[in-house]
Amino acid sequence: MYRLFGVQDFANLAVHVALEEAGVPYEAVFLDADKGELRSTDHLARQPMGLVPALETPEGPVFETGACLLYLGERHGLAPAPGAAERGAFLSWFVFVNNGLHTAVMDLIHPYRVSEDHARIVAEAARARLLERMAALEAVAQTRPSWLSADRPGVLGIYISMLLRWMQAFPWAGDLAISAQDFPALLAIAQACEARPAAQRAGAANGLSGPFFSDPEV
Ligand SMILES: N[C@@H](CCC(=O)N[C@@H](CS)C(=O)NCC(=O)O)C(=O)O
Repeated sequence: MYRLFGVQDFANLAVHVALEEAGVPYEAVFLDADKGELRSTDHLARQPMGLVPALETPEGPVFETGACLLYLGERHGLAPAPGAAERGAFLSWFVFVNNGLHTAVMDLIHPYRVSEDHARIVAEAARARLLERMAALEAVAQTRPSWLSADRPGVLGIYISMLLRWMQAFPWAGDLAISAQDFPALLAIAQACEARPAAQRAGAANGLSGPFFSDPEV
């Protein structure tokens, strides 16, 4: 059985949706950062930086959002399996999202971590990078590959859906929010994802309801 360690509405949300889509037994454990539970010896053994998500698996702990999603995706039919013809394209865009999109969204919502004195400049630069990268991703989504389609759930669509939530709901300054409406194929994936019972169950466990990926409350 899996155990997912997270904080409500943090990056563990995407892994939570993937576990629900996989239909496998799991337990979600929510930690209290204010009580220091992310810095406990037990949690640092799972995630050495004291962050979430961390996933306990039969093979030991897995951490980093991307690693947790890839791990679940290839074991439970939510991504092309190793050896599949589409694996290379899927991996390329998955790493693009993990390395290029996720990190830029973090700079959009927490620019002061890069520079307290120049937070606005950092956030604006992150927004520009995001718009360029989202356009590239939108072009891929328009081709409807099996691994990034509104017609079937997959870990890449789940990951992008969570990042769409963040770039709309949590930018450092409201005028820097990025609208999902500008990326119709990605928007359709987020809408399809959040409409599925799996995402609704994971969302509820994280205190979320409604169109929490495609059109989150701000
Ligand atoms: N690269 C890591 C980043 C994880 C991360 O930054 N997690 C945040 C939540 S989204 C966290 O644990 N924050 C708790 C804290 O900073 O105390 C991953 O993708 O797992």
